[in-house]
Amino acid sequence: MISFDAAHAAVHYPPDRRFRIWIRPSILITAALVVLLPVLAAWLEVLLVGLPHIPPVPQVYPNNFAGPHGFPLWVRYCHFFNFLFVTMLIRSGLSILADHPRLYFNNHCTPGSEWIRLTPIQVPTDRLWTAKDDARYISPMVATPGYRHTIGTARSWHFLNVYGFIITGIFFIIMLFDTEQWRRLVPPSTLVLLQAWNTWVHYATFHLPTELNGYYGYNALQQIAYFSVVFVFGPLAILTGIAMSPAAVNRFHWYPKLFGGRQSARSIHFLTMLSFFAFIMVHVILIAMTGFVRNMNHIVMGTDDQNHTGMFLGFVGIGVVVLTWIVAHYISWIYPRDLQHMQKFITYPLMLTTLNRLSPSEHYTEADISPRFWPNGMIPEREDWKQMARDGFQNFKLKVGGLVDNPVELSLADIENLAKTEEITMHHCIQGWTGIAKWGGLPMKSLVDLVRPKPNAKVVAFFSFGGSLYGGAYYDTQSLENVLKAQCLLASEMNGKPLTEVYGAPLRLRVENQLGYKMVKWIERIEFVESEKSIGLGEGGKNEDDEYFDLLPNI
Ligand SMILES: Nc1nc2c(c(=O)[nH]1)N[C@H]1C(S)=C(S)[C@@H](COP(=O)(O)O)O[C@H]1N2
Ligand SMILES: [Mo]
Repeated sequence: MISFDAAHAAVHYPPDRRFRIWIRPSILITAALVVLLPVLAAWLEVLLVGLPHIPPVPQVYPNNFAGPHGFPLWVRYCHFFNFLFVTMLIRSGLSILADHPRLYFNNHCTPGSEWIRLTPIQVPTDRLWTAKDDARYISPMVATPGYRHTIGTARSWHFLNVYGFIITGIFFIIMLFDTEQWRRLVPPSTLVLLQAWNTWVHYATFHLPTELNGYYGYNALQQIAYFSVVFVFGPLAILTGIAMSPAAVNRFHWYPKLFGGRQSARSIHFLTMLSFFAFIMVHVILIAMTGFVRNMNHIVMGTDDQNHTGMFLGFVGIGVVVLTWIVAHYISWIYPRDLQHMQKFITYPLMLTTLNRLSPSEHYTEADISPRFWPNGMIPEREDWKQMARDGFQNFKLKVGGLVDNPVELSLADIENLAKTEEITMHHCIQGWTGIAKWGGLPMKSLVDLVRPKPNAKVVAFFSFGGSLYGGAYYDTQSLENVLKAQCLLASEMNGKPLTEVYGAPLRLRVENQLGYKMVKWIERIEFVESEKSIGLGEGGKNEDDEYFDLLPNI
C-alpha cells in the first residue's frame, strides 16, 4: 500500500506483527454476564409468564399526525457527518491505542495490571523494555494511518475529526431543542424503561415486534439507544478525552477522579468507542431488517416512501466515507507535514488560549508513587556520556547559552547549590501510559534568573546526549513562558535518588502540563533562542520533526 525507506520500514514493519487480545478473566466473565443475563431473563420471562404485551402500533396518517416527525435536512446532514467523524475517530483512535496496547484501571500502568492487552507480549523482566518497544503494528485496513508507531499522525486525524464531531454534536443538540425534534429522542417518562424491557424480551426471544414507522416515532428500546448515543456516549467520549490531558489533570486533580482516575478515563474512552461500534452494527442490521428502502429514504431524502433514490444516494454517501478513509491514508504518508501543520493551525491557538493557561499544581504523596515507571527513549551511545556515567557524572558540565547575558557551565554540585525543590507528579506519555514519581532538582526559574535571557529569547531548547528513532540527537523546546511556570524542573533525582541511566542521568526536564516527549532526558546543554524554527527541521523537537508530534501537547 505504501512503500517505506529502510529506516521507516524497520519501525513500521516489525517482524512480529501478530495480533492477540488478552482480557483479564474476571473482566471477561463480568462482560459475558452483562450480556447473557438479560438474554436469560428474557427467555425465563417468556417461558414462565409468556410474551409481554406491546400495545399495537398506531396507524399514522401524514395529515393527522400532530407530534414532531420526519427527518429535517439538519438531521440528515448531522447523521452523515457524524458517521464520517465517528468512523475517522475510531480508526485514528485504534492507531493511538496500538502505540500502548494495554488498558488499566490504575494510574501506575504496572505491567501485568492491565485488564486488556492487545498484544501477545508480556513485558520482559530480564532486559530493558521501553514503552516504544511495546508499540504494536496495526493494519492500515482498520486504522488511520495504521502500521506501527504512527501516533503523531494518528493524533492529527483524531483532533481534526474531534473538532468536527463536537461542532456537529453541539449544532445537533441546539437544533433538537430549537425544534420539537427532541421529543423524538428524550424518553417522556421512566415508563419507557418498562416498555423497552418488553421490546427487548421480544427481540431476545426472536419475536420481532411490529415496528413503528420511524418517520413518526421510535419503539422504546430504539429511543433509549438513540438517546444514549447522543446524550451519554458522545459527551462521555469527549469528557474522558479531556481527562487524559496532562494540563487538565495536573491542574484539576478531581477531574479524572470523576471517571475513577486517569487510566480509568482512558479505559472508559475505549469502552465508549466499543459502544459506538456496537451501536453502529446493531443500528445498521435493524435498518436493513425493518424496511431498508423506506428507512434509507427517511435518513437520506427526508421522505417516507418506497422509491429507491434514498438507498442509492445512501450508498454513495457510504462510498464517500470509505473514500475519505482511503484519502486520509494517503495524505498521512504523502503529505504528513502538511497534515501536521493543518492540525497545528487549529490546535496550537486553541491550546494557547485554553489548556496552556493552567498552571500545574500537584500534591501526590509518597504513597502514590508508582512501583514501576515505564521507561522510554534511547540510552545515549556516545562515548563521552558513557565515560561520565562511569565516573558518576563528576566531570559533567551543563552548558547553558544562546541569547543570554550570562552564559554558564554548571557541574551537578553547582546546580544543587543554586536551588532545589521536590515534587511528586503524574507523568503522561503521548502513548497513553502514566506513572507517578518524585522528582528533585533545580526549578527552571532559578536557572533563568541566573543566565538572564535577552529580551528576544522566547524559546528554550534542551539537547540530549541520546539519539532518536530515525537517527540524530534528541532535542526538544519549551517556550520561555512555560518553563517559568510552577513545577518545571531540571531534575537530577527520581524518588529521592540520583537519576539512574535509564531514567535520564545526569539531568532531565520535568514539565507537568505537557506530554512526556517534551521532557528531554540525558540533557547535554540548554540554549535560549528566538524561535524553535532555527533548530533541527524547525518543528520544535526531534519527535515534532521526525514523527509529526505537536509543538504544544497540553493534551
Ligand atoms: N533524550 C530523550 N529524552 C526523552 C525521550 C527520548 O527518546 N530521548 N523520550 C521521551 C518520552 S516519549 C517520554 S514518555 C519520557 C519517558 O521518561 P521515562 O523514561 O522516565 O519514563 O522521556 C522523554 N524524554
Ligand atoms: Mo512518551
